[in-house]
Amino acid sequence: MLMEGKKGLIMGLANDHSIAFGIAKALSEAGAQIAISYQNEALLKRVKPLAESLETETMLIECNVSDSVSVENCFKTIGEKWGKIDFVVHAIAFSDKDQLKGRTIDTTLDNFLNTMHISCYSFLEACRCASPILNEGGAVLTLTYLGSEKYVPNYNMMGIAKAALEASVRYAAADLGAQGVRVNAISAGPIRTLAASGIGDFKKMLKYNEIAAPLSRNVTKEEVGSMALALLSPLSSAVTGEVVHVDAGFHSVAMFNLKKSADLVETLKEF
Ligand code: NAD
Ligand code: 0WE
Repeated sequence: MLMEGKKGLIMGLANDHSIAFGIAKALSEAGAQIAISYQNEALLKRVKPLAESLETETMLIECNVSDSVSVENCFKTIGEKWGKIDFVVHAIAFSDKDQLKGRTIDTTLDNFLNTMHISCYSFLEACRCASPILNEGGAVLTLTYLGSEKYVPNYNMMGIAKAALEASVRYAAADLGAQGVRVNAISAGPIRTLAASGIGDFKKMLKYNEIAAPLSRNVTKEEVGSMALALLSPLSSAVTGEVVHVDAGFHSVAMFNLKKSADLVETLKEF
C-alpha cells in the first residue's frame, strides 16, 4: 500500500472515461484518501457515484479554474477539513472547439488567453494555493500531450498552451523543490475521453498512433494511472521537473518502417 495514510486532490474528473478517474482509481487502490474537484454543479451527478465507487474516503469540491476565488476556496476547504495533503493532480484543459481546426495563426486573442488561463495558468495557481498545505515529500502532477513538442494537426492553440505547461512544470519544480515537493507531468498518448470526443478524425488518430507506436497499440487511462501512482509515491523520490511519456513509445519515432507505412496507408483507406 504505497499511498497508505496519504491524502490529496485530483482536479479534472468529469466522467468514468476521464484520465483523472484512472488516476483516482490507482491512487485509491494504493490506499490514498482523495478529494475530487469538479468544474460545475452539472457534473456532480456523474462525479458523485464515481467518488463513491472508490475504495477509500473521498471528498467532493466544486472548483471552476476560470474563477480564482473558486480555486482559493477549494484549497481552503481542503485545508480546513484535512489539514495537510500529500499530492495534487491537475488534469484540466480547454480551448474553443471551433479553433481546434483550421490555422493556428487564426487563433483569436480571446481564445489564446482563455486556453492559456484554463490549461496552463490554472496549474501554476494550483501549485501556489497547494504550497502552504503540501507536506514535505509531497508531489504535484499534470497531464500534457506530444502536441506541445511537435506539430499535431488541429491541436493548434492547445499545443502552445501545453508547451507553456511543460515549462511551468520545470519552474514550479524549482519553486516547490525548496519545500521538498516534486512536480512532474505525464505526456499521455491519445485516449478517448470527453475532451477527445467531437474532435474530427480522432478515430483515425488513434489508429495512426496504434500502427506507428513501437508497442503497436494505444494506451489506457489505467496505464496513465499507474505511472501517476509512481510519480506521486516515494518510488520516484528523486524525480522532479520531468515529463514522462506514457504513449506506447510513439514520441520516440521520427519515421516508421516501410511495412508500418504500407499498413497505415491500407488502414486509413478503410476509414
Ligand atoms: P476530460 O474531459 O475527462 O477532462 C478534462 C477536464 O477539464 C474535465 O473534467 C473538465 O471539467 C475540466 N475543465 C475544463 N475547464 C475547466 C474549468 N474552467 N474549471 C475546472 N475544470 C475544467 O478529458 P481528459 O482527456 O481526461 O483530460 C484530462 C487532461 O489530460 C487534460 O489536461 C488533457 O489535455 C490531458 N490529455 C488528454 C489526452 C487524451 O487523449 N484524452 C492525452 C494527453 C493529455
Ligand atoms: O488535450 C487534449 C484535449 C484538449 C481539448 C479538447 C477539447 C474538446 C472539446 C481542449 N479543449 C476542448 N474544447 C472542447 O470544446 N488532448 C490531448 C486530446 C486531443 O485533442 C485534440 C487532439 C488530441 C490528441 C484536438 C486536435 C487534435 C488532436
